Amino acid sequence: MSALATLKRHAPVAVAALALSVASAFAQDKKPEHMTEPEAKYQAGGSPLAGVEMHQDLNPKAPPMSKAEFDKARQIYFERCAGCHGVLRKGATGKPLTPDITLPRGTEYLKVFIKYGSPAGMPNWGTSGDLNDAEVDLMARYIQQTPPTPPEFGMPEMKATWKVIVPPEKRPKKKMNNYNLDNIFSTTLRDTGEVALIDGDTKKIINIVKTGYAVHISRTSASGRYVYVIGRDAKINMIDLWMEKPDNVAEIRTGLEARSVDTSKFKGFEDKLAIAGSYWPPQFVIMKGDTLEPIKIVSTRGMTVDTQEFHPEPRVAAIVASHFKPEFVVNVKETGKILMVNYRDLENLNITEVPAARYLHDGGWDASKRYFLVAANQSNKIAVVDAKTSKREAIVDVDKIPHPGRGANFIHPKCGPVWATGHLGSEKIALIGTDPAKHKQYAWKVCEMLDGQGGGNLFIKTHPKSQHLYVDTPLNPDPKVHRSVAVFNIKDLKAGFKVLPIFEWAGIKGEAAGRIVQPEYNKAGDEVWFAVWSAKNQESALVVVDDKTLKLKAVIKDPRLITPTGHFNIYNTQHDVY
Ligand code: DHE
Repeated sequence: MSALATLKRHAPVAVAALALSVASAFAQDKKPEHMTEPEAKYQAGGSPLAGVEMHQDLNPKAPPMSKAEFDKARQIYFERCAGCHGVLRKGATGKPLTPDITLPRGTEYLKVFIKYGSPAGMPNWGTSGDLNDAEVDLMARYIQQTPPTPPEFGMPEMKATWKVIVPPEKRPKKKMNNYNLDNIFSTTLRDTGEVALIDGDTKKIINIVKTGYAVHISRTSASGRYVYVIGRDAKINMIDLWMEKPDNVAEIRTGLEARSVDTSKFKGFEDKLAIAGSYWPPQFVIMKGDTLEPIKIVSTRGMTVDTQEFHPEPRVAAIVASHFKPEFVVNVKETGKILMVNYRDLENLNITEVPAARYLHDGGWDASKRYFLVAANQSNKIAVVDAKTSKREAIVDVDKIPHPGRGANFIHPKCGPVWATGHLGSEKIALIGTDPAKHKQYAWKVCEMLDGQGGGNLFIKTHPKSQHLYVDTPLNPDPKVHRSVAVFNIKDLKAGFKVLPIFEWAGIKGEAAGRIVQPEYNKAGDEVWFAVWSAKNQESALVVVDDKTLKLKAVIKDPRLITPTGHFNIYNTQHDVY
């Protein structure tokens, strides 16, 4: 029995202390300096790369592993670890785990680290029960092997997956249904790989449309006719809302793993182009807006914004379409750069590289739609880019791990127009001044910091016609907090927040996680929808709140509404209203 194993049997406290010292010894002096448990678990969401065959490179210095062991460990790595440590294990929001670092530590040392976690945010995979001792041992050996590389995904691979289900000339020439298209909601059904199109007026499901694996977001074309949905497996589905029963008209895979999609919105280019960013391979692709035919692929591999070191897998995070120029704003996570991609001439593509900060994640426009604000979440900063000049406007320090979704815009009594973000790592809600013309002294500064219910916030929302600001907390460990939302009166922020018991209102029977996710307004701005997100085998629901009275208005339940998370109102998404 090894010395460490003997110690573990006889002195658990000493082992815990050793685990801590191993963890801190193992920690590199690179970012991130600290990550909360919910953040670590959130980022450790499964990667579709788990199912991709990869070459096992035998390194004589690494502990031996059979092919079956290697494949099992690789699968666990992509399901649980790659989100933080990177596909190539070179480090992302988590530390690098390359053999030059792991081999000198050795198997026993790494086992302690994996089993007990670290104060820097590494989850305690063993003691939490997620991995058993044999799996911990397997993973300790796996991370000493040469990291396998998933395949690239260029034009031939994309073309091979590209399908035009209904060609543009066979599509309806006018709207063939009686739905109020502006008020349809596209709701992510995360674990079934589908979206539910729901009529916002009648609250009835119009269609359940098959999409990619663990579908992530929906975006609307400039005209409002098409919905583009992207799955974590980088599959894009294009839905035509003019059909009698809206359904898929085209699809493509643009990589092996992805999160973002958008379409051209500048005058003269409406509905002409679509763009998707990938996590793997690290790249974005511009496609024809009506068929998804891929036209131009651009790699994002390159140097980091601060230390100017090469990063082999800078993932593409949020993408938005500028209203000021024919440009897409492409946010690259690991390099911390914002790429202003001008699509006027795709042949001679012009990209302006705007320096921001690591690690860019999600963001949205200010109310004028001139400034795009994006969270550099592990730097605790919000970067601001000016879509008119295509230059960096500011970098604003906020609290721990900002996570705005697209943020929320309203008029603050003192600072004028502000954009708000909540935080994953704290209960703070930062209100940032966004009007350098008329409220210069408050522009790009935190005008006020509100206290919400707690950390674990993901999305925040208001509407130009509303006087409320809703803040969810689905990743807060306390069920009382993750099953409810906080709502502020923006005319009386000092009064603090009220708590709406959304889960209770849903009337769900039986065991259910019931995390409340993503406030989303209807077109009129007088009701707000929330997803009650439970596990695949539990009941979920959508709860609709009357925005004026803050009372329950409707509960939408259906056996087909499995794991609803994000939901996107067509009009508000089309016009970037938030
Ligand atoms: Fe998301 C947006 C990435 C986990 C629900 N998510 C985004 C965006 C990115 C991203 C880059 C911005 C897209 C854009 O605007 O173009 N999300 C990631 C991850 O990497 C992460 C942390 C882990 C993972 O493995 O995917 C992750 N996201 C989640 C979830 O667990 C959520 C809560 C539930 C789910 O459906 O998986 C979730 N993400 C969302 C939603 C949006 C989103 C609802 C859109 C917000 C908006 O208002 O636009």
